[in-house]
Amino acid sequence: MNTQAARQDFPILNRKINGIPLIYFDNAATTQKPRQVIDAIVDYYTNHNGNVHRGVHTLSTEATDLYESAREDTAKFINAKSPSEVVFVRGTTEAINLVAYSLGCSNLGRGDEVLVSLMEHHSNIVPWEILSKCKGFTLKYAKVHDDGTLDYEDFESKITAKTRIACLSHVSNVTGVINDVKRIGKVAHENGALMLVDGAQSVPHMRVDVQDLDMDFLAFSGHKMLGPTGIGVLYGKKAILQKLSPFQGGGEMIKEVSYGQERCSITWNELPYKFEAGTPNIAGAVGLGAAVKYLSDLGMDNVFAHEKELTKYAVERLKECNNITLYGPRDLSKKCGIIPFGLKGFSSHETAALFNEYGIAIRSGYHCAQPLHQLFKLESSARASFYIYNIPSEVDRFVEILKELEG
Ligand code: 7TS
Repeated sequence: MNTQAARQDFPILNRKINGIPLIYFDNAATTQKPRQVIDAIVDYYTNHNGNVHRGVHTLSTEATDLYESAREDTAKFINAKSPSEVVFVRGTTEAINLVAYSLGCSNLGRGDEVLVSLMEHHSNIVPWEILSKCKGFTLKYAKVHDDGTLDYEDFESKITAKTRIACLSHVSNVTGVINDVKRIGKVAHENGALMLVDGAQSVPHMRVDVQDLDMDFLAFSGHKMLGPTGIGVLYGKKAILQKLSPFQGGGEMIKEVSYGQERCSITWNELPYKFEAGTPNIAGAVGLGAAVKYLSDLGMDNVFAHEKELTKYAVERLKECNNITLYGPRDLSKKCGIIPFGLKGFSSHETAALFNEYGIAIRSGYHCAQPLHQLFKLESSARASFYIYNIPSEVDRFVEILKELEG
């Protein structure tokens, strides 16, 4: 992968922060956008803007074609059998809420169990907590080892005949730990349960093949993979989506609404429109389509290899610094390009503010994963996370600053 050439595609990398060229290490929060994505959005609004699926005029037809071809490209990107298995949503959060509410409303009740892990982002915990209180099902939490890796035995032992759905992040947004979701999915299926994978931190960074991994549901966000905010995907197996009730009601998602005997009877639209109520984020989908094309051209195996190499380099170089503690597993084969750490004498927010003085963007806080921080006995952590445009010289600068602080 030609990283230097790729960097030229990102106008924001010319930004200076406090008079210093930006080093962007906050990619797990959101990624920067290449010219190709920005141009696709500008072109959409400049030349093709119309509402989708409802007009016969040229602009509406063009908007529909662009929207649907973004869906086709996204379906190919994750190797879905059909574009109808790709539902456009606002992001990972909405995708998980869609599954929780749709399933919760009609399929979950007393005696049923839902299983999540303690390493989940709040978006894969809170909707299940809300629904379990409304519907009376039991929510169970699978353990995580002290190094942030999943306790597979615990997770698997908690999948029972009562489990309706097991939910797990593919990659932790705090530690970068990669979970064997295929293994967990197999156990879930053997017990008649569904499996939801939170792919917010995996789909942008590695090849994710929903058929090979036999995924029932996969949720991910466009903005974490070079695309715009406000667009994301819920992938679902066709047979499962067909049985699921809609999440939101409105235009687009119905086939027919007919009034009689003082009520309206409603039939649902076909997939994926049954789950896309109202005017969708058309420009967002177009931008996501351009992002998917950009990543496909780079090759996801190259993207993954680049980040792995950079992480290895960073962890190696960080051994030279005595003032930081790295959290998460020592074994780098278990994780990808996210490095959580603590800086001696500084809170995580102070650490991020300090690096910002040097033009380096990192994240601080508990990264919407408080239970995992509780387990680590931490209030919060600082986090550097890499993407395709990050290079070793940026890591060198990061290490140099840490050494200066050591004095
Ligand atoms: N799941 C995981 C694993 C995430 O990392 C995030 C966002 C979400 C779900 C929610 O995604 P959204 O696009 O719907 O907001 N994670 C982070 C983060 O680590 N720092 O900022 C956002």
